[in-house]
Amino acid sequence: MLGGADYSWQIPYTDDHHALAGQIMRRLDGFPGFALVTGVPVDDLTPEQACVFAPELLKSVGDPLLQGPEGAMTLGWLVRDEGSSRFRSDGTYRAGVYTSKSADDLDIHNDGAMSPHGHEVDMFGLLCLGAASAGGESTLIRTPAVIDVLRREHPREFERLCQPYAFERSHVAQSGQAPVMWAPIFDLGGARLRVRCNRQRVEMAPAITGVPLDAGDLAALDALDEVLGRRDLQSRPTLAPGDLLVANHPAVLHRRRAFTDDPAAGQRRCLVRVLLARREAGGHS
Ligand SMILES: O=C(O)CCC(=O)C(=O)O
Ligand SMILES: [Fe+2]
Repeated sequence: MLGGADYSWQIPYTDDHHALAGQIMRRLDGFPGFALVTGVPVDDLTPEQACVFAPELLKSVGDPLLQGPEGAMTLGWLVRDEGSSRFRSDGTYRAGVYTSKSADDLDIHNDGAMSPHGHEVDMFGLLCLGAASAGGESTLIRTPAVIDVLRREHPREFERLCQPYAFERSHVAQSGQAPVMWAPIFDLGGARLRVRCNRQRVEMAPAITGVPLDAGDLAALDALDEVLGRRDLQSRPTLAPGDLLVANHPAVLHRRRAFTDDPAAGQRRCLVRVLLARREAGGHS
């Protein structure tokens, strides 16, 4: 459990990135599955410079993966309100939108759920350059704890969650790649646990597949949501400038609350997101 007073996941920044990577990996591969590096020197960096600095820093942890639209892909992706919205005015989801470019509440998910651009994401980093004037709190939940509760309290629903669902993925598909993929939310069958959590994309898929979600599919998603909503399983840091959150992708799910900027007061929430693939043998370099 992650008590509010447990700060063992915090690591002060050092410019020895190799040593930092070792400390980060101990927390990512052990408890609690994530680390918060504090005091990263971001004050003198423009967002564009930070998009180069963050993957450079994190390449000692893993191999940074390209993100973004074809033709403008980048290793550091700016997460900030650029005027997008997840929703249409009638409350339905808008297709083709990068939710990371909105100020909306982002439901609990993991970033590699839809295998963006064909990548398998093993870890991710979020470097905070600016905080909102209100909101923007993060929620982190450890997947093993979620699986334990589901197995105990919702075994039938858990079994369904281990069977494939369709995920809409057109915003992370390159030309020639499928706009929808089928995969379990919890895949316990391989050498490594694979987790794909993104209810929005599951709810958007039937418009493409023509296969509606049935009562059993929805009951399993509702059971998952109920467990993900349990406060005692959550840790809720609010990222401040200079904070770098790094998390083990299958082991930790995350959410970001809606936020408001106040540009006149110089308060604009801005993060750099880096997705990482694990380097197999040979450790960190
Ligand atoms: O804004 C944040 O704190 C996280 C954003 C996020 O989860 C994402 O872009 O995938
Ligand atoms: Fe995310």
